[in-house]
Amino acid sequence: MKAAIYPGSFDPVTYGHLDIIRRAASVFDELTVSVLNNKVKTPLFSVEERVKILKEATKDLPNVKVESFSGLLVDYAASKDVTVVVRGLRAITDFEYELQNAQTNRKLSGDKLDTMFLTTSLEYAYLSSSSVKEIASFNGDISQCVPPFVARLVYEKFGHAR
Ligand code: COD
Repeated sequence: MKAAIYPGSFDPVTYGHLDIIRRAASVFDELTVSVLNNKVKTPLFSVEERVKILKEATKDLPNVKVESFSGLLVDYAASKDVTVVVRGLRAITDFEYELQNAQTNRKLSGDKLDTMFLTTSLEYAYLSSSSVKEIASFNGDISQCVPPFVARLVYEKFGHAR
């Protein structure tokens, strides 16, 4: 069985992430979407909220699991006996960051952990969790960016009733 991990912050999950999840789930037998429990950053949604949201958003994909992790990605992947990480690429700016992370993870894992990239679908190339939060904070329209139930939760966080 070929398994992979799709790690990220997902604060919040966007249609861009969901597109990568759907496509990776059609390539691998099992895909675990892994939400980083990062104590340093202050996210909009708690890690428990992000896991719950992702579970709801991927409930139609039977080979997708959602969980959280903390610490190094290489240690988490080794604990699950998984050797492939999936990441999404939007633009050249993503590439530099992703290349460095992929090479670091490969080195740290003793050449065991590989990263595979899926390029963004063009309609989602502009999307990022940060822009979703910024638009929503000004009560702007995020309906093209996230599923309706996620949009409601994001607006709620910013105190906007919709
Ligand atoms: N279209 C396609 N892909 C997209 C889109 C889009 N519109 N938006 C985002 N993505 C991709 C991103 O490129 C990324 O691949 C993935 O979706 C997740 O994105 P984010 O922003 O939610 O997640 P990140 O980048 O914050 O996640 C970073 C990690 C959690 C993976 C990283 O910090 C990590 O592994 N931390 C653990 C500590 C560790 O091991 N550090 C050493 C690594 S060098």
